[in-house]
Amino acid sequence: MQLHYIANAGVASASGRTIAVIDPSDGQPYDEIQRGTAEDIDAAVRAAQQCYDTVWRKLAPAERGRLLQRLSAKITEHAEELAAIEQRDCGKPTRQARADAAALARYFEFYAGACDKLHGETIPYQDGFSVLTWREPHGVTGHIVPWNYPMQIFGRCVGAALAAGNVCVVKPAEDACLSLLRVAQLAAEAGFPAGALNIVTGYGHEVGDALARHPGIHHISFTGSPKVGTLIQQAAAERHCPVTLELGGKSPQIIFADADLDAAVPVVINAIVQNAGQTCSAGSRVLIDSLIYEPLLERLGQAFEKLRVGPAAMDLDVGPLIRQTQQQRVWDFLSDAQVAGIPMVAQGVVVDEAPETGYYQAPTLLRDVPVGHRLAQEEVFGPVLSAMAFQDEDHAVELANATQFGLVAGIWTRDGARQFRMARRVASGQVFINNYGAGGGVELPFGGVKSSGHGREKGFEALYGFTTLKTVAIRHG
Ligand code: TXE
Repeated sequence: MQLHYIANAGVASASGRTIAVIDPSDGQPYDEIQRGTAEDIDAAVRAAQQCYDTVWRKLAPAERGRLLQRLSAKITEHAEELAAIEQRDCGKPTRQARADAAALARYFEFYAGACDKLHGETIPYQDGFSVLTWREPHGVTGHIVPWNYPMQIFGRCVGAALAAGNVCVVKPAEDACLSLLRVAQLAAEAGFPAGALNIVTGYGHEVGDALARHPGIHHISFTGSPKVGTLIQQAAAERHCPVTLELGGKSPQIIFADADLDAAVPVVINAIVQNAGQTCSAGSRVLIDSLIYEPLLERLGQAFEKLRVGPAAMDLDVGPLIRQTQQQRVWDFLSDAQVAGIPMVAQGVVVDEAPETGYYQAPTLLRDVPVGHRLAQEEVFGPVLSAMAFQDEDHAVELANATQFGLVAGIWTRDGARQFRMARRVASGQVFINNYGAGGGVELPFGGVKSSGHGREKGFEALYGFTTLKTVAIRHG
């Protein structure tokens, strides 16, 4: 049985209730987490504030950096263990789980080095004045983390928040908590003072809501659905608490006729099947130049048919979806496609070894998806790729921007001028030319426009969001 982790200790929930942990590969329970309450959140916020006031606030930035670096080293030391936890909890193929553990270590390494490099400015002003700015932490930051990449998303927001001088209260998703509870223990072993990093598990509408509303939380970062993002922003607005929201996307991969298709095809496929399509930046629409629409669809279709889906530990191309409701969500999209007469080009194969009780979905390629259909508008969060043809550059831009989202875009063309034109015209927070994701580097700022959210995580840029700027004007004499 798992406990909350508050002030460097395992703590049972005030509710005395637990939630079963389910293995998505076979749908069977194998552990329990605490079903937290508002009372538990309150205890965590108080522990965090006390740590901030008595220890954390007084640490030299370089000392903070050393703690983060020690945690990074601990994560690396325990990478196989963390990957195994994440694999079972989330249904991730082995190489994905390992990549997530490596990324987590890298986030803490990157932000460790940033602790003592976050500085303000001096501003030239009137005679007799000196004006300077200080970047100050918010204090206690709240983090609501989803289940698709618990370690990576924790790393990018909590790593940056701690580096900027905050202390953290984290609410992981009820479907995937185990790796983060372990990381909190590793942080204690690395020397983190009690209260710097606290984890409270439970349901979103209970503990997530309590966290977003708690007056002792001075900044909220949330990654999840647009629906809950709205609730978080509303809750935060009532007490004017700053928020960072990352709410997913319907990201286009745009392929012009002059593209290097040998390079593009595997990348386009990986961008939708990685993590079974449960990726905020998944390239879920492929917009194809009409000149190459038919031959490219044929190529993509042949590749889709070779994709194999099965239990996480088999380390195939695709693992299971996180839970039954997510599987049902994907089925609903696919049955809507059928009703609308959207043609299916190809599907991958669920292997015979996959238990009936697991949450499997074969990767599916659909073509001629109408721009107004929900398959072209809404996040499926499963391995479903919607193809559409475009006539020219203007049409490509029109289709790319014709959703409420704007997180990521991929553009494939050899024409240098077109690369820049397209990068300017596509509405998204990240644009990748002749690649997709650039290997996910932690250095690259990430976040959306429109309903994909606001604020930036990752890279040095994230540190600014986790600070507030104080202007100090001194009159001499
Ligand atoms: O998300 P939720 P769900 C999208 C994706 C997916 C859909 C639904 O399209 O199919 O959302 O997934 C917490 N107050 N993304 O239902 O509910 C919850 O406990 C405070 C995209 O799992 O938004 C979890 O920790 N918190 C996304 C987190 O919010 C609440 C990743 C996300 O859960 C809450 C996940 C409340 N009232 C889903 N209700 C991405 N951008 O990567 C829930 N939560």
